[in-house]
Amino acid sequence: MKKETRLILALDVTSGERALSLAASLRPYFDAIKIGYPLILAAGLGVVKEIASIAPVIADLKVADIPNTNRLICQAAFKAGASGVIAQAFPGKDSLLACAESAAENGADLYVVTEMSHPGAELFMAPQAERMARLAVEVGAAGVVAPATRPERIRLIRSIIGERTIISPGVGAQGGSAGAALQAGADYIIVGRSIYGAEDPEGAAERLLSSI
Ligand code: OMP
Repeated sequence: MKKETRLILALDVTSGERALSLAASLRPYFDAIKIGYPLILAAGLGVVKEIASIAPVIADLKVADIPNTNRLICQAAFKAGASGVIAQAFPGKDSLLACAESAAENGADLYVVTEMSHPGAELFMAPQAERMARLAVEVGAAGVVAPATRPERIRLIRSIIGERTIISPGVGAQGGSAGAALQAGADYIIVGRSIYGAEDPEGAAERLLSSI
């Protein structure tokens, strides 16, 4: 994805038709579109290719299985047209490596979750976030996912991963600030409900863009 607006749209709607219409009208405001289980399960895997004809697609499948299953999931996502995939680090190095290899074979990007943005992540993920970030570096991931709800954690994760890309969810509906996340070291902001759920999604995107 080309770094222009520094915004990634999380398109968690459950109608393929609505997803395509939002993707087309919001395209100018976003560098990529992230789609995951809510849309893919509702509309089918074919929606990846349809959205990919509008913008680069990151398949947010939070891949978290044994290496062979991870490889199969990633291959399916890339074959469907995704140019990036999101995986969990906690299943370990071999599992993550399978995702990294699949991404490399397909000229695609792997993003590794470090610490999630919701309050519950403090229980298991936050205490391990630094190790997960180091693992992302070890397997050669393109980047990591780090929480806009805790900008100080973005700063810490940035100090571990160097130049790799940080994509950061949690602004708007989850209470985080896009400006604070970018200032802390995020490369891209991931935003969903506060855009696609707004009465005027284009207006909301325009306002977010001018705020950063
Ligand atoms: P909104 O809260 O509606 O802006 O959407 C945020 C998007 O980012 C959703 O698609 C979440 O599944 C995703 N997300 C998080 O909210 N927190 C995380 O820690 C990680 C992700 C993600 O991997 O994208």
